[in-house]
Amino acid sequence: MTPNPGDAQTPEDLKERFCFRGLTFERGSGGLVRAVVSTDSVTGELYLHGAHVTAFRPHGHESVLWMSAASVFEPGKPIRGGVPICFPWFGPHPSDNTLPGHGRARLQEWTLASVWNFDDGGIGLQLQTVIDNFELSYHVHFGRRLELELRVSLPSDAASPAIFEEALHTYLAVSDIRQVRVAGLESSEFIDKVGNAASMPATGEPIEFPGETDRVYAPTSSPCVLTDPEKCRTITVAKAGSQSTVVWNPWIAKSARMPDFGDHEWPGMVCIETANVGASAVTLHAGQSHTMAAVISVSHN
Ligand code: TA6
Repeated sequence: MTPNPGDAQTPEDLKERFCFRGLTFERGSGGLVRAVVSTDSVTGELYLHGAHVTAFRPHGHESVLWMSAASVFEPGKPIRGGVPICFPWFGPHPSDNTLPGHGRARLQEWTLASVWNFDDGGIGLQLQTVIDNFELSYHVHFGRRLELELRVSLPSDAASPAIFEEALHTYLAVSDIRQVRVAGLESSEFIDKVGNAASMPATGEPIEFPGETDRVYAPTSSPCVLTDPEKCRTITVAKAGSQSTVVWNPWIAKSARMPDFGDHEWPGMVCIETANVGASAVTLHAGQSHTMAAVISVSHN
């Protein structure tokens, strides 16, 4: 049964509608409603606010996603960490600076439409929302891997084509950004947003982090492999339907300027974002859909 967007999504209502072993609903930080997954194979969390995954930990591993201790949890404001959904634009709005950075998808409550069990002991959630003239459906599979799939559709009665940018802005937990490397983008050129957004040639090397890093790699459909020697683990971010990958660490000065990012938290995270931004933005004609997927997995070294 697909609930009407106007249906109340209280923990009590959701428990009644979606009764699955290993899944419950509660009011989390800021009183926002979240789904909590806890099975033999995985634990995870997702807030209906922004359809925001805030935790993913497969059995036998430490938390894979990073969350800021300074994050706010308020309607109309983004959660800092986990996997924010950036849509229908990335970064500042191109022409109206009164509009929220990274679009509206992460600022509004999504509707939980369906839930299902997986053989791997995981749980799948499907959420939906409407933004402008776009219909969005987001599948989240908490299992041995975290599988995310964002499907964007333009209704068949749309009067004209529509263009959007999108990103699954994944924050990964690391031991120390100064010790990790990211492989997979060696042959991709990138825009260096720390510089003056200059277009840079491929480096031929894995990415290391000696300072603030904010790069948009495109075009690239490559998976990224994060190696963390101190945590003795490797995190892989594979993807489909995505031609951009954004890699970001704010370092000292930028994190100090963000009130929802602790001043001393920057060494513990890196963003590897599955995206279609800039020249990779997506155009849909009436009746068309586009799907972007990210699969995040972790292994011991
Ligand atoms: O994805 C990197 C980035 O575009 C950075 O430039 C930085 O602004 C980051 O996103 C976080 O943006 P936010 O609006 O969540 O503070």
